[in-house]
Amino acid sequence: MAFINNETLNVFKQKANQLVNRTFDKHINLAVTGLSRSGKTAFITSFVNQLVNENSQSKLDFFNVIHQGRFIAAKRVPQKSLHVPRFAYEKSMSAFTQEPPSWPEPTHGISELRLAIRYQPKDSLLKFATDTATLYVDITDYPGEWLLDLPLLNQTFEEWSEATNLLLTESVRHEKSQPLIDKINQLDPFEIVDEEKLAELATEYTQLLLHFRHEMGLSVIQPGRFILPGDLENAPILQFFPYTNFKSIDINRYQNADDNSLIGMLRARYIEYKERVVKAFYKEHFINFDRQIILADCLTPLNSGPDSFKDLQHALNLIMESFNYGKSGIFTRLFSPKIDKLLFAATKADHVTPEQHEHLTSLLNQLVHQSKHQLNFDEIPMATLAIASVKSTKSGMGNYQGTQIPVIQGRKVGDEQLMTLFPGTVPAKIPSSEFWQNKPFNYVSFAPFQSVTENQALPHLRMDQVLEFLLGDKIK
Ligand SMILES: Nc1nc2c(ncn2[C@@H]2O[C@H](COP(=O)(O)OP(=O)(O)OP(=O)(O)O)[C@@H](O)[C@H]2O)c(=O)[nH]1
Ligand SMILES: [Mg+2]
Repeated sequence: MAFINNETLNVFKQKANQLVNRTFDKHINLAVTGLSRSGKTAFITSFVNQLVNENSQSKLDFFNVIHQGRFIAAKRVPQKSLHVPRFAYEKSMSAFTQEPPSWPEPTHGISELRLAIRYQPKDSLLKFATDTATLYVDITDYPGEWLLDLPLLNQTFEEWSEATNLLLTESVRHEKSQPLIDKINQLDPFEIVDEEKLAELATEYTQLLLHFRHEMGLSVIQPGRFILPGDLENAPILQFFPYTNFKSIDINRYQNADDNSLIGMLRARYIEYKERVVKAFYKEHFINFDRQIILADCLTPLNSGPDSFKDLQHALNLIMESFNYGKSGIFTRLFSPKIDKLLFAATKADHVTPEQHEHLTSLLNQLVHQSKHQLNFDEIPMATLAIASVKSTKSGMGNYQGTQIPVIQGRKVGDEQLMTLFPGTVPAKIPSSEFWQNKPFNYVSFAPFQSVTENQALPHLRMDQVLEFLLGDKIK
């Protein structure tokens, strides 16, 4: 009979452990998106911060692995893709740790971060073989504007130009767009192109898009890369614009137009943009995502008014098309993505009093559901939550004309003064025209409430429910 001494047994156990560990380590690609300023940077920072500081006051009761005492630790580890910029976690955290704390700077383009989460598996068989397992989470932050480009893949330059012309001449965009449309319409589309003139008009079109987004709070921005060019800034591939006078040109002549003519060059760049920018994003990145969270700031458009809100609705419809890959022609043709869970989060919920959160969730749900009707969704489980990645207000009751009403208190961005207010009621459904008549909502942008140290967990609302939905089933 073979004799196994303790040392051999230990080596054997170690080897078995390594083997099983290797087998049971799991991996997930989690994508985070939302239109600009929707709260992506704050969200990822808080997501990571909650996990790496799990033992210091983080409140994650709804995250089962923690609730069941199986969570061991989480840490940041070097990211997988070396060609994608790193998500600047330290820089973002330093905004929250300074005195007084502030919000992180806006970011541009795509970035990545990898987290390793060690935990004790629940499964007894697995537990017998190994004490711990690791879940690697690759988190990608990318602009939601990039998803607004998907419909371009199904449109010719002519179709896109006509659709854009229609959008630009609609009431809300009309006034600002008219001067550029006038300039475009004066051009001879078949003359040999003056590249400098073309670049000038493309810049003007980009300025217009930036104005729509940042000054008017509109959401439908196409092409999405124009306002978030990343490393393509000033590249000719981003120098084109919709031709707004198709109705007055001979279509045969257009079809035969040379690439050196103005219209030919616009068309050639549009086609190149679809190939090298839009398709490339879907093929290089989107195809690898396992799970997606879409952040939506519904409160700013509610505050800005009906046009802005309607535009958010339209943008969400366009964004949803990227998840309609079951039967969609574009996707069957190009590739098959594998996203198996989709979470919609209404961000900045700490801007409203707690009893309004339910309304906020159901409002976002309606926005999403509306487009779900129009699309053929495969069975992707979806959920909707109202969250605050970094809770920046306190809630309580206040006295208003002798009655107790719910209020929030926070520090207004830009001045250090504390404000207490009832910001208004969030409609539980897509608001009707009456809703807009009495300026229903008073949105105040709040600064982070109090600074934390690097090793402290940030205050939040429902980040634990986010974690459970996105990771819970992978960490059993
Ligand atoms: N009160 C509150 N405000 C938030 C929260 N998250 C984000 N904000 C506000 O929203 C702004 C934008 O947040 P970011 O996280 O930078 O948004 P982003 O989507 O990364 O923005 P870009 O990088 O510019 O696309 C912040 O500067 C804050 O003013 C939150 O949880 N609570
Ligand atoms: Mg950002």
